[in-house]
Formats: sequence, structure tokens, C-alpha cells
Amino acid sequence: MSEVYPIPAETAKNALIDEKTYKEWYDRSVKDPEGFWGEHGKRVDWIKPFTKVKDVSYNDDVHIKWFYDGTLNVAANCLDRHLAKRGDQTAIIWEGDDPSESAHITYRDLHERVCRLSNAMTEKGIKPGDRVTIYLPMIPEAAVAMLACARVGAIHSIVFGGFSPDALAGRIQDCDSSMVITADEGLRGGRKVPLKANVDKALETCWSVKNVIVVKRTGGAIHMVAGRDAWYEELVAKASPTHAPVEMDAEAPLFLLYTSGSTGKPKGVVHTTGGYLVYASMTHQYVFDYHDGDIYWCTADVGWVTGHSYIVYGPLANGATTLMFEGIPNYPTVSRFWDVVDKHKVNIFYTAPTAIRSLMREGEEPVAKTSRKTLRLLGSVGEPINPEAWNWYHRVVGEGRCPIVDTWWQTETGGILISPLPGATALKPGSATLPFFGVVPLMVDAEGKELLGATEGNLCIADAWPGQMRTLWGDHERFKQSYFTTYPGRYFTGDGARRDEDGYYWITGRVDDVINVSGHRMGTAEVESALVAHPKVAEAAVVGYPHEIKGQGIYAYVTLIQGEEPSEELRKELVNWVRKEIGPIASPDLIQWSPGLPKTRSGKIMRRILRKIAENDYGALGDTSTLADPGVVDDLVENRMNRV
Ligand code: 6R9
Repeated sequence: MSEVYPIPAETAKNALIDEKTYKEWYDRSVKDPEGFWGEHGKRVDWIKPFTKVKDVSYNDDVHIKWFYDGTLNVAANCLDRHLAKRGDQTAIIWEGDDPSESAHITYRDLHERVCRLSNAMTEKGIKPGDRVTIYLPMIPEAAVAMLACARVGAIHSIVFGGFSPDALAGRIQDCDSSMVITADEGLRGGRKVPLKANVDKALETCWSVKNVIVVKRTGGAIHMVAGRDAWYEELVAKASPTHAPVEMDAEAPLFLLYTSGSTGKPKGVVHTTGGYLVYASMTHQYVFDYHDGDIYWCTADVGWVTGHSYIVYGPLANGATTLMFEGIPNYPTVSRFWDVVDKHKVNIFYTAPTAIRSLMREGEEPVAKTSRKTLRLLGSVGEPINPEAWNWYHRVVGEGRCPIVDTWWQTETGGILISPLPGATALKPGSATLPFFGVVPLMVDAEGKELLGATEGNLCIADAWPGQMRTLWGDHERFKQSYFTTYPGRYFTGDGARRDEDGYYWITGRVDDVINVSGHRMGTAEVESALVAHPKVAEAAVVGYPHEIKGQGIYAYVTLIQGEEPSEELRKELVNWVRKEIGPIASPDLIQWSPGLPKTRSGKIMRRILRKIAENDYGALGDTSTLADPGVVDDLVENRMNRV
């Protein structure tokens, strides 16, 4: 039996949703989804109100539409509609990498900045439906750029600033972006990131890009290409401060976000306008129990889906004050998070388990010396949170007073699917607990047979919810293959889970070839193809292994081409090679030189065996009799790299 933390009386008293309401709403949401969402769909402002709520099929062609005869504009929902009541309220608190730098941006100011950039983009020829790639650090201009795209009806594709020029180029080419918005340099932990130089490199192979807009962040020396590159500051200074938002169909794409799958290139997940905004804003309000006036901080980067839904769209649609942080948790000191909480009087704090685990290692003193008295609620996202980290977060950071919402969701889901609601759900450390309204989780075995009651299996979702992805950019076939064919008629999440006797869900991690490194999704296939692109590598196989801080580390088995000798130098060279090909987040933690890889007679690599060896669990390799050459396994075990 695991520990149970009841709902604190203080939380229950003020919460938007109590236990009884959760049960009533949830019941209705699954029995009468049309009625339920028809009502909650009205939480956003429609230009033309919808009369049709839902048209979904998970079979044959697979199509997903919500509120589909309505029209709206997302930027108008995040800005214009708040002006009368909250024009002077802070929309974004920006905290710079350097603790001496911060800013408050009101809704009125943000609205004006977005209007100016919208006009400047239109001037540069951007039209509804065009793709715009955003490659920016965590500065307010990132939110301005997203909202300006939404305002003019362009589809943004944000690429995380830690990705390499190659990775950026691939993401630009896949969707034929005609514009890139970037900065001269980024600043993280006192170190500069050469964003514009990376863009220049990427654009050597991208012919679709006509314009590059460059925000001046550090003032570092960069090269501007005449006729293609323009300074952001100059464009917005001469642009008009008013702009009429473009009326968009509910199902018009709002953004693309590339994420890793189990095979091949990253997938361009497509989210649309109406359903996404309804779902992002509703989950933000109820999961974080957001009350007017609360200061809310999500530490994610806008390069990930968490930054899209829970730094920008959800909070701003709700008229919230959202904090945007440029830096990292341990700069200039390991108290930084808590110093920022005190400086800006943060009430709601949302971060990833990997950050908690790395701060936990530094002991309690750096936390204890800060006040944190404004904190009321804590959140976790990105990977399973181990009970030890959960307890530390709860006891040390929240002083036992703040509930933790462990929110399970994915790039594909657009918003949170399984999570406690602070006033409605008793907590169990390590469990994401219960489904949000309208979400019907379903557990299946390997054959797709539904498992009932307390059980363990593969996690599917039975029906649609408004925030769900609609397709993969340019590849609807892959969309169907990836999510709807393993278990026909169901959305397959790629995650394994356990459901306990109280119906609580415990996510156990990916069951496919996706690994989760510090909360970042990586396809093992992507790292493998980067490795084999090196001239000295003949073959590579990559698996995840348990890592104390990162959750999972990257373990690569590498076979060199005939005549090449393993060396420490080559190991370093390969690590740097992968950093250059994909980005630092994909650096292998361990590389094992492997004279051969365990393969079946048909040539398929037996990853199950490689995973076991990487986990240092080589006593239980299971049946190896189908291997072409069982001898290779002995060598791999003998020279294994992880001996903890
Ligand atoms: C939002 C986000 C999705 C994958 C997902 C799962 C893991 C996310 C989790 C969690 C356990 C949680 N994951 N939240 N696992 N508990 N609270 O992270 O999206 O980058 O697409 O990753 O992350 O494995 O399938 P994304």
C-alpha cells in the first residue's frame, strides 16, 4: 500500500473543483461529451459561434474535428478580450538569466507588441497558413512571436534553442517555412548560445526561407544577410501598434511541434485552433486551480509543448500572470528557483522531476534559506516522478503545505490528460492519479485485449478530447500508423501504466523505442542514425538505462568499421559528433564498443537484450537461442559500461 496524502483543508476550502464536482463533471463528460464540451467550448470567445461540437473517428481514415463550424482568433483570446478588465495587469513576468534582469509586461503592452509584429510579418508577406519557424531563447519576444503568428493565421513551428543547425534545417525543410524568427544569441547559465550563426548554417540547405527576423538579445557580433535578415527592433518600431486579428476556422492549424517517435525523422505534430485553446485554458485553470491574481510559473522552455500550453496559451487565455524564465536552476546558485519564487511572489510552481532530482542532490540548505511562503501548489511534468523526489518536493520545497499535481500528458495530447485536481484528489506519491474531464484511459495487453480493474498494461485513450493532435504535418498515413493501428480504434500513447485498486494511474514509462532524458523525448533511432553517419562507425544501437538525475541516460553500442580501433579519443569524438548532429540533449552518456550486436537470424537487433545489459541486469537475458551468434552477448556482458 502506498502512502495517501488527503486534500489539505486549506486547499479544499478555496478550490475551484471539489471532490463532488469532479465526480459529477467527469461522469457527464464521458456520458454526454457533446453536451459537456458544447458548454465548456464557450469558455473562449468565438467570432462565429460553433453549432457542431465533435466529429471524430479513430477508424479507417481517422479524423478528429471539434467545434468545427466556429471561427475565432487565438491571439484575440489571449490579449484583446482581456484589455477592458486587465489591460494594466501583468501578463508576463520575465526573469532573465542574470538575476539583476527582469521585467513586467502588462496585457496592454503585450497586445501592442503583438500587433506591431503582426503588421511587420504581414509586411514581409506572411499570410494565413504560412509556416514560421521560431528559434528563440526564453525572452518575451518568444511569446510575442507565437501570438503574432496566431494573430495573422500563420502556423508557428518552434525549434528548441538547444537543437543543432542540422536538426533546425530538417524541421524547416519538413514544413517549408518561409520565415525564421531568431535572436543574435541566447543566454543560459551565463553562457552564450549562437542562435543566429546556427540559423545561417541551417539556411545553407533551406530554400523556402525568404525572411529572417533577428531579436537583439546580447548584442554579440553576428552576420546579417542583406535582403533576407532584418532586426526585430527596427521592424516593430516602424510598424503600426494596432492590428485586426484574422478570423480563423476552429480547425485551422495553430502550430506544428516536432517530436521524437520510435522510428525515423521527428514527427510534425499538428495542433489546431479552437479545440486546443479550449483544452489548454481549461486544464490550466482547473489542474493548477488558477485564481485571479495568482502568480504562476512553469519552468519549461517554449521549445517544448509544456511551454506552448502552460507558459503561453493556457495562462494567457485565462488572463493569468505567467512567469517566463530565461535561465537554469543552478545559476548563479542552486537556490535560483526559490530566489525567483520569493522575488516574484510565485503561488503556483510547475517543473520537471529531473530538476527536482538534481536540486535534491544539493541538500536542503539551499532551499531552506529561502522563504517560499507564497507557494500554494506544486506541479510536475515530463517523466515519472519517483516517490523519493516527490516526497522531497513535497516536504522540503512545499513544507508539507502544497499539494503536488503530477500531470501526465504528451506533445500529441496538447494538454494534461491524467492529473490530480488539487481540491478534488487525494495524492499518492508517484501516481498521476485520475483522468481529466472527458478523458477515458484504457489499459490493454499486448494483443489489445482490454484489461479491467487493478492491472498493468499499455495505456490507450478510448475517445477524443478537444486538445488532441489532428495529424502529422504532410503525413496523415504515419499519423494513423503511429497512433491508431497498434490497437485499432484506440489512441495508443506509447506509455505503459499500472492502475491500482482505487483506479489511480501510475505511468511506468515508454514501451516503444522512445527514451526520456531529463524530460526530453529522444528517439533511439535518431541517435543511431547520427552515430552511423560518422565515417568510422559501421553500426550502432541505442537504448535507455536508469540514470539517477536524468531519469534515463543514453547508452550506445557502437561497432566500428573494419580496421578502426576503439580509443578514448574516438569516444569523445563520437559524443561531440552527436551533439553537433542533433544537439547537446542527445549526447550519449555511455558508449560501449561492440564487436557485434545481438541479432536474430533475420538480422533484427534484439533490443530487449541490449536494454537488459545496459540496465546491468544481465543475469536475466531470457531466451537467446534465436540469436544468429549467441557468443556476441557474452562479450557485451563482459564489457558492459553500467556497473551500478
Ligand atoms: C508533456 C510532455 C511525453 C512523454 C509521455 C511520458 C512522459 C510526461 C509524465 C510522463 C510520467 C508524467 N511523461 N509527463 N511520465 N508521468 N507526469 O512531457 O510531452 O515531451 O511529448 O513527452 O513523457 O512517457 O509519453 P512530451
